Amino acid sequence: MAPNVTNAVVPTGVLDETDNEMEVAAAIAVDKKQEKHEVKLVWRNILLFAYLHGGALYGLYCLLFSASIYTTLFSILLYQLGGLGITAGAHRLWAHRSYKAKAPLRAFLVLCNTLAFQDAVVDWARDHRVHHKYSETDADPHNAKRGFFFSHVGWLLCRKHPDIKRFGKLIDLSDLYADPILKFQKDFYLVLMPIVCFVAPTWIPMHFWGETFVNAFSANLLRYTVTLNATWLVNSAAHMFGLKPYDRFINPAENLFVALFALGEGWHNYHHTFPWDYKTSELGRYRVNTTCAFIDAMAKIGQAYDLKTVSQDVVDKRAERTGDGSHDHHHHHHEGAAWGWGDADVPVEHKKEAVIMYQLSN
Ligand code: ST9
Ligand code: ZN
Ligand code: ZN
Repeated sequence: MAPNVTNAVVPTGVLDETDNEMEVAAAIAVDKKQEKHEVKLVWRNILLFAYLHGGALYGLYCLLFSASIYTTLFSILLYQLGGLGITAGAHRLWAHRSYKAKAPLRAFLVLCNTLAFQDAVVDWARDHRVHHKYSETDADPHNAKRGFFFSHVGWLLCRKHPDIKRFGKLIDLSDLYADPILKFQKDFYLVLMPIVCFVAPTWIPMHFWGETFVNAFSANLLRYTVTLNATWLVNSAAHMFGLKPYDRFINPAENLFVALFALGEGWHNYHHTFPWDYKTSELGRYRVNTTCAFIDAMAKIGQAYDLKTVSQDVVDKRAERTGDGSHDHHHHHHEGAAWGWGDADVPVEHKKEAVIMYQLSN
């Protein structure tokens, strides 16, 4: 008997295509009265992130006023590579298993992932699976109901809520622990990460085009900080601002601004509705989604395979049933409106014209 059940934590989202509403309905009741959660700040993290953001501002100053143009270009390249290590690697490949990758691609992605320093993939993916399954509850590591700051970075500045650990244990992670490349990354993380994320990115500009230490080091701090904030925006902004064409009952939304910075990870209403789709959006590479273009290219050369997606019919029906009405049925059948740049208010008949123009020009 549990007379004190006040705040039951139940699965509030789906994790893969085998999850269904029945399971969500099977509530797991927890007596929350026994542990009143108190926020315990982690001062080490607060100081490190403060230093990092200060260093990043100085890096911006260096890039603008004293660094070589090659250092700027190199920083942009590393931002893209580290970003792919998160989006194509930790997120779409490992956390969601939305496609499969051959060993060379997995090795490349784990290297890129280490460059992004967001902790070992196994730990990242564990938190992320809990985030999907228990979205916006205390068991969600970056519960967006606790506000913009908490879901953006605050969650990394304090101890985890006990529900995260308790409910995280219910999630199957055996596939992650069975992957030898991920085990290697986890086992040697404290050696690999400093070399890949800090030493090499500082040394390369100094060695190859004579950059100063201070410029190279600070530019790299900026590169790392921008990648972090782009990632965090998916948890904060994309859980708050934007349309909900697929499921109006959840917080994650379609956010172009976030998609631009996060290599295509801003289409978050779609992603939380169909998390197993490797595109993490309906339109894939045709609408601000560098990561999808990358996975498609890898599939072309045989490095990525078994790409999972969702049929147009299922998407349309779901949008009809639970969407907020903003789903554009005329949009996705052609690539003319591919980039979606502000053509939302173009009348349908003009869009048809755009399709014809597009076909002619190809
Ligand atoms: C960073 C991560 O920034 C960012 C991730 C964002 C995710 C975004 C997702 C959005 C979608 C994808 C978009 C990508 C876009 C990319 C764009 C790129 C251009 N289940 O954690 P601990 C247990 S990292 C089950 O220490 P504390 C477990 O037993 C930045 N169990 O908890 C564990 O032990 P072990 C750099 C769990 O002490 C034990 O608890 N890194 C779970 O409360 C202790 O775990 C940092 O700054 C679970 N989910 O500390 C470090 N979790 O691990 C930040 C825990 O041995 N982190 N357990 O099994 C920390 O310092 C600490 O984790 C803490 C909490 C202070 C935050
Ligand atoms: Zn999310
Ligand atoms: Zn996800």
